[in-house]
Amino acid sequence: MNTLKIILLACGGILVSCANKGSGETGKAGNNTPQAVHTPIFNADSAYIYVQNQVSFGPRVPNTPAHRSCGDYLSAELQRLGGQMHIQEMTLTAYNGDRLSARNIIASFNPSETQRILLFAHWDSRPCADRETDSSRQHLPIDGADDGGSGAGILLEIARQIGQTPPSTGIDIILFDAEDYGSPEFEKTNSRPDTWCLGSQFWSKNPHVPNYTARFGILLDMVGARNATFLKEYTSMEKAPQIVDKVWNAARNLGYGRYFIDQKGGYIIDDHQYVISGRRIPCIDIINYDTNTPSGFASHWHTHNDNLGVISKETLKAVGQTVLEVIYNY
Ligand code: AHN
Ligand code: ZN
Repeated sequence: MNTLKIILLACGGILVSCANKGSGETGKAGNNTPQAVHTPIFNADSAYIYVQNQVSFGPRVPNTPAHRSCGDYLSAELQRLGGQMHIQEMTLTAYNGDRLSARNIIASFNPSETQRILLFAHWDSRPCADRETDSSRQHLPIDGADDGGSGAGILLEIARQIGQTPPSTGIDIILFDAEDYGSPEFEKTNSRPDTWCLGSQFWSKNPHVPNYTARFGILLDMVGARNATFLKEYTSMEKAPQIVDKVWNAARNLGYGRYFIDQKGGYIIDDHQYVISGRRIPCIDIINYDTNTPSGFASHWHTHNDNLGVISKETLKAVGQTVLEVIYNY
């Protein structure tokens, strides 16, 4: 066989594969071939503005005007983007007995579809900076640009894309409240795991739709910092290993393997635990680990350095595009 023939055969193969792809993906008007929906492009500038807008209200601590105004903003924006809204108002009891007025903000897209994917994050920010070294500043609330702002910001941009280009499955976005009101480290007596994730604990017992379920869920927590590294969180691996694989493979294929590391991470108390145990939905937590710090989280975690200065559009893009890829190819 001569070289020319090999080249011609190779070209033929390429032409055939292109033709097949074309006819399979673009059904002509009038036939019933389902249209394959291409994954939209996640806009990191838009996601960044969503983070910035949340931070601009001030710390989103339950029972404060900033928290109320930011909650109003998030629900109005999700509604504007085409979500069917369910606002779940709750009075929750904090670690110290305080009563917290809180809201879970829920946006459903394509609500009549029975096959659903759940995306969630918390939108409140921590009332104290208990990892701050300067003890005089430990009692002040934090901006929570990364811890709170980033997950909600990415989900708002995902909502904007879903509104423009509906995927084939239904999507529910839940912004949980009062995740970060857990007992502070300076209150030695009240350290209990169930003082965290108060909004998701409430929703898991009282879902917005009776018997609510979804194929799977993805939690975004601390997903905006420069050079973030996402390890495979312990409960996610125990309860939803196939979803971990799907997400980490999508990230690697998109070129985001330096953020989504193929390595096991520790066990983290977070909103996904309650969604898994209460609603039996397999869920994963995409969360930034830093194996070089004593806490296991980034150095800005629960300090006043968790402000807009740590947020990177590149990280927002890596997470947002990866999640879009998973939901549009499910
Ligand atoms: C603890 O491990 C105590 N908390 C992790 C959950 C969390 C706090 N996420 C954001 N802030
Ligand atoms: Zn936190």
